[in-house]
This record gives sequence, structure tokens and C-alpha cells, in this order.
Amino acid sequence: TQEKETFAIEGMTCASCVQTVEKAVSKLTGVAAAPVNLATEKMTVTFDQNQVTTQAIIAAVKAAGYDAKLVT
Ligand code: 9UX
Repeated sequence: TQEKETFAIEGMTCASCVQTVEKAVSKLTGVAAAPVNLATEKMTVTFDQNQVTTQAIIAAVKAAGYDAKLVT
């Protein structure tokens, strides 16, 4: 089952940051799409909840050097 969750991303200042975050999250198994909006600093991730967790998505963003919080 695919689910969509929005995350607030902290620490991005340029378009290159956006690409870094999108790449880091997109390569997780189970993530179908992870577009980042720099202006709003939000990322909407489409993923399979049986294959990847929101915690793993946050961890991937942190590993890339940024911070993420789930927006509920
Ligand atoms: Mo974006 Mo460039 O924050 O070093 S400024 S990647």
C-alpha cells in the first residue's frame, strides 16, 4: 500500500541541497517519489509502508546533512 507523508526539511539553502535530499530519500527501497519544495522547505514522500518507515526517511535526510520532521 502506498502512503504519502509530508516532512519539513531544515538546513536547505540552495537548489543543490534540494537535489541532495531528493537523491538520499529516493534511493531508499520502497520510496516511489520524494519531491522537495525549496520555497516551503517541505518534502512529500510517496512510499510503501511495508518497505520503509518514516523514521528511516528522516534518518536518510539526517545522514545527508539536513534535518527532517514529520508534518502531521
Ligand atoms: Mo545548498 Mo551548497 O545549502 O554547498 S548551499 S548545497
